[in-house]
Amino acid sequence: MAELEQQRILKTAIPGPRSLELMARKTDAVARGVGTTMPVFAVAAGGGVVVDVDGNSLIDFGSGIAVTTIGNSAPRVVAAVQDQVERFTHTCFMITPYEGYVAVAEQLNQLTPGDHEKRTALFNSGAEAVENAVKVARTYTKKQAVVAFDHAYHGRTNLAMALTAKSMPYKHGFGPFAPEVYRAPLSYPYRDDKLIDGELAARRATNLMESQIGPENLAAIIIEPIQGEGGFIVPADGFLPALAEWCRSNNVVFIADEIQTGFARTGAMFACELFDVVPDLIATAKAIAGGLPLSAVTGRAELMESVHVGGLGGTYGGNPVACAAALAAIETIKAENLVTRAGEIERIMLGRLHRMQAEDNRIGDVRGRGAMIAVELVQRDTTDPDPGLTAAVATVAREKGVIVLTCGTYGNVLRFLPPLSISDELLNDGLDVLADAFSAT
Ligand code: PLZ
Repeated sequence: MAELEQQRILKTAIPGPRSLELMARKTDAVARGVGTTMPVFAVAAGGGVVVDVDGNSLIDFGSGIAVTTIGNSAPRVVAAVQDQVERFTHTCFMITPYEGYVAVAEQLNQLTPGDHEKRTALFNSGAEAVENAVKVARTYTKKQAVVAFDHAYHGRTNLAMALTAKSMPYKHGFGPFAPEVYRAPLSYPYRDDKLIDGELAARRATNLMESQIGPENLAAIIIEPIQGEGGFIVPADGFLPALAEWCRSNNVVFIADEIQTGFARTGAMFACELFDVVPDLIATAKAIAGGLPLSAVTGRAELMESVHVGGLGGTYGGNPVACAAALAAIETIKAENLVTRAGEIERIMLGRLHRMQAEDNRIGDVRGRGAMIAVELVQRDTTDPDPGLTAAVATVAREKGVIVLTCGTYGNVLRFLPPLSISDELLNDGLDVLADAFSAT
């Protein structure tokens, strides 16, 4: 396909007439529970743009929620997928295996933090990886309780939903939830008492675990090293290492959910590296396969091997087309130095957002790492969340042709997840639109 012009181009109002027609069909055909952030229908995407059915070219600050980190339809992924699709599309790895799955496992064992011996199992979605990581931790420790944190997001299946913190829209009305799930306080530097440093915040959490659960009952803690849906919350220094140390001393499995943070997104291959933490198990998905559905659990060999033969799997887990895409995506990250590119994007975005903050005290906090950056919006001269302002700024930016997402427990965080293939020009144009949106609201 011809290269897409790397420019923001508005040919109609957003949404345009064709998107409106398709939205009407969507409303009549698709369950309304499946929401829409931006009501334009895509026909092509690549580099840093998404092109819609009306010919508008939109700046992509979402990457399909941190999935197309290497760019949409990245050339190596397209070639690898085409080649694999022509050879075979499925055999089921549990029936007759194929090399691609093994090669992805080898790559993940090598690339994830820690030089201990590892094993990997592949699945389809992030939620499925989370569920399986917990299964492994329970089998290995012969314990049941699991701790997740305030503001956590781990998915929409029953156990993953129980681990997720926010009720509306993820849990509301969907109980009963999986038992033996407990919640501990996070380190949230912007909202914590300033006296609470990372280690104290960790002690606040481990005290709760000791008194309310007891380490002899606790199989695992699961944590996003930088929280995604919960608000792009970067914990204070020392928080994650202290938690990991407590887990080590108490035979509790430390599970890192790197589903949103993984694969170069944060300026490291995995965000745990930024905090010098080596997890026992790591759940990955999203950017792993350049847009194809794939997820993984990678971890210490003795943990992963504790599960009986046949205890892990699924019809599609590690589908050969998704595995071919994953190998090509990983190769792209390495060949194009995308870890370094994420660091460059961080510098551009943080610089400009800090300048916007200096002029507008409704921008309470600017934070993030790599190409995972956010602003938390508050009522003027307070730290009270302002979800209305957040929605209004996002709407203006979208009408001007920038795909921006919101997040946060209080709905007051604008988050930016551009593909690492975005040009500096597009990035800056998107930030100009954002600055204008703040002035206009
Ligand atoms: N863990 C850290 O970010 C998915 C959810 C979007 P699945 N985040 C996007 C939505 O509203 O459904 C996510 C995540 C973290 C787990 C998951 C779940 O991954 O592939 O969506 O199941």
